Amino acid sequence: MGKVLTADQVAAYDRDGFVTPFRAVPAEQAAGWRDAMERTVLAFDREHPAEPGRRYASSRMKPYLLFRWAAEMVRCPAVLDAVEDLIGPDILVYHTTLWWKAAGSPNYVPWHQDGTYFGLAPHEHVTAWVALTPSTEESGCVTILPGSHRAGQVPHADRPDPAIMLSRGQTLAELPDTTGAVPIPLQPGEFSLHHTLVMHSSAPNNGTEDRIGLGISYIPARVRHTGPTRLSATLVRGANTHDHFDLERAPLIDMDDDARAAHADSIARFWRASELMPEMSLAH
Ligand SMILES: O=C(O)CCC(=O)C(=O)O
Repeated sequence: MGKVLTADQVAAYDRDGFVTPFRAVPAEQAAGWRDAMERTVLAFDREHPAEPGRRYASSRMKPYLLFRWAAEMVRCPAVLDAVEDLIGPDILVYHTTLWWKAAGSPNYVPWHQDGTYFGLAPHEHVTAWVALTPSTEESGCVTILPGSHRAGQVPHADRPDPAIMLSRGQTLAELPDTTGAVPIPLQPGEFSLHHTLVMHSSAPNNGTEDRIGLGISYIPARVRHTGPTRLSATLVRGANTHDHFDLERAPLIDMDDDARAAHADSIARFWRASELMPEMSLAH
């Protein structure tokens, strides 16, 4: 018997490659995370303006190493209970991306599989997408092609387009038939879970409110990085049974020197790893 998911929900995840929606925290707590997120991320970004095409330690990547609100989010007990039902009790955070799609923004995420860019084996990683604002069809919520994870890893290619939110515009080399695609709307404080190989995308934000969520990549401790670089990850539940990663520490103070150093080190390792693995060279 699982902690949160019913046997039917676990079977649906195995069959469809996703399961949704679940509640992580009450809407008021999500609003608090959102306020803290906007304050801290904007402050950090003022100091580190994005330079298109340059790989740097962006606050959109692994924000849980910089900011306490994100450190709390990746350790949210309700999310971990659900993840544990899918991958077992020894859980690490391998990566996270803050997906902030401004109101009216043409930005979108093309069809892709997360597994392509992470260099992990076996393919057991699960992404929890935790909503900080309403995420609706109008505002460009994540859309999933059910069962597409069963195709295994398929080839991806660069598609240079400044509106694409993935760093190099990476997308499936051959677009799938998306007839059966399912939008995954969420309210603040809710989350969905999707498999690392399930094909998914998101459309531009045609709404009047920003659409913001944190995509947290959880792996069981038995999963390893297949390249030669020693990467870091955060143990959030159970034990680091296989020692495949150096363990990261949570920030004690937002953006202090220790947090910045840990974040910069982790992102630098990730970029180094991506230079050495063809499929990761397109990493998001
Ligand atoms: O938030 C989005 O629009 C895309 C999310 C995504 O691709 C992911 O979480 O893997």
